[in-house]
Amino acid sequence: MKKIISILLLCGLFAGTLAAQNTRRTSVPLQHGAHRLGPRTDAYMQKWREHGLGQFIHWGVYAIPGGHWNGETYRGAAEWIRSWNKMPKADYDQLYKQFNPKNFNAKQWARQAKEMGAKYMIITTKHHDGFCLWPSKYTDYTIANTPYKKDIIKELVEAYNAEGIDVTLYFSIIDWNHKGYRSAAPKTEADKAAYEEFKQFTRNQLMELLTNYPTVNGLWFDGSWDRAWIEQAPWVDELEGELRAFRPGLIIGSRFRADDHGKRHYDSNGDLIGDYDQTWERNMPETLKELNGVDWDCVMTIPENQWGYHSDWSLTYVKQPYELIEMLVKAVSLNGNLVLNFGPDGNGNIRPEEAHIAKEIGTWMQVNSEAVYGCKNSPWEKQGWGYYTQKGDNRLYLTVFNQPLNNKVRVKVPKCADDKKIVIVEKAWFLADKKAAVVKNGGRDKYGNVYYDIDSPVFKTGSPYVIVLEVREVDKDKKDEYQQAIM
Ligand code: H76
Repeated sequence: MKKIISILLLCGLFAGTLAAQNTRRTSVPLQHGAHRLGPRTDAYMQKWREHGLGQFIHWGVYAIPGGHWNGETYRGAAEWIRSWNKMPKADYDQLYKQFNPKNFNAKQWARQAKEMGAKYMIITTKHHDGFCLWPSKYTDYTIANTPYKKDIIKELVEAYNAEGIDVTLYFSIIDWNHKGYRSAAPKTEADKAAYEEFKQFTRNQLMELLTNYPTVNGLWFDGSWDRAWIEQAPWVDELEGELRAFRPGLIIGSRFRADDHGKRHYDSNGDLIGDYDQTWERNMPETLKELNGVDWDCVMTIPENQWGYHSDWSLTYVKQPYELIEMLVKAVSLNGNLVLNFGPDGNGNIRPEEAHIAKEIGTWMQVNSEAVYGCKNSPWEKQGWGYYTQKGDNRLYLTVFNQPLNNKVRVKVPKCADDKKIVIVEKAWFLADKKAAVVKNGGRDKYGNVYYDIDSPVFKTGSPYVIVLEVREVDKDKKDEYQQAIM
């Protein structure tokens, strides 16, 4: 038995993720843990996996104060201003009466997202304050009762879908506006009854959203960390089943429900709950190993920690387009999607800083998106110049972020499982101008690994560029036939 296990582990190069997941299972009996081991294989999830880049939008009545109240500045995340002692909650709860975004143009937002290269968009239907951007019939605290009146979610879903962009709905479990909402687990009978009402309300709103917007194929849950919610795990599991039955292919991350023992994201056996790991908020994994084979997205702010509109970005570090492009390529190189957040203002304008970033990313994507869409992790050993992404078995993209001082991009060739075979570079070119790249035999490093050096002048100062390699596994003794192009 032991021998079999160690053979299995040795062959683990490709089966690595499965083996790791299986060996991690400690078989705690669970009724509400992961309902599936390993990634989904259906077409919806396959499409999601190929998106690479998404757009997040945080929009609500918090965009009106934009991080300020009564001449004072709130330094926390603007969408949380209601929780600030200096802002009276009663004042906040009246803001919707002024919500009238006269410059809002869903088509313009969608066009901008498309030009940036986003393949899916996540919109806050309701954030923690409970304000609904759609005319929910289960509460009065909605867009229908603002001067604007029109259904913003409908406008956005239609406009984005028309640009070929999938829409996922963000939904906060926390709802500061609902009288039955509780954060702590309800103890008294009265609290329990109130919370039951809140549960029904939550269920009704979710079914309403899926009914109203039939093209929506994803739900992005947030604010699900309350003890009250965690304790409802069996009920939430049932609700998840109802939502999935209602909308075939629906994609729900790990942030919706807990397991039987209150464990979130990963159940008591270490298995992922839901379709993808939703723990990467303003944070990214460093290696494939720590991901254990799961799908994931990274939701990222442009400032440090502002999701909703905050008028004063001078209080925070603001990421550069270059950094965001690096995060995007890095995410794809680790089999994830990067979802970049935008916080439009109270009039429906996308702020100039965000528009600028969208444009810069879009300009880069226009030339280089081939290295992003439909790409995944490459087993080639990461080098200091940047990231490998890969399409199929034979095509590698090298996105160079750190230009080597000698203008040579070094690639180390992985060893083949079959030692009569060798990996060769058949073709190499620069993605930007399609010009062939010169690949030189570098020799062997001190561990005996073969490497090549690719002559690589900088294309455009400050802009990451892509080298494409077509590689192939060939018999060692036929290597020369294939490698005429290599000096
Ligand atoms: C905390 C928190 C919330 N989760 C992020 C995705 C934002 O919505 C933020 O307000």
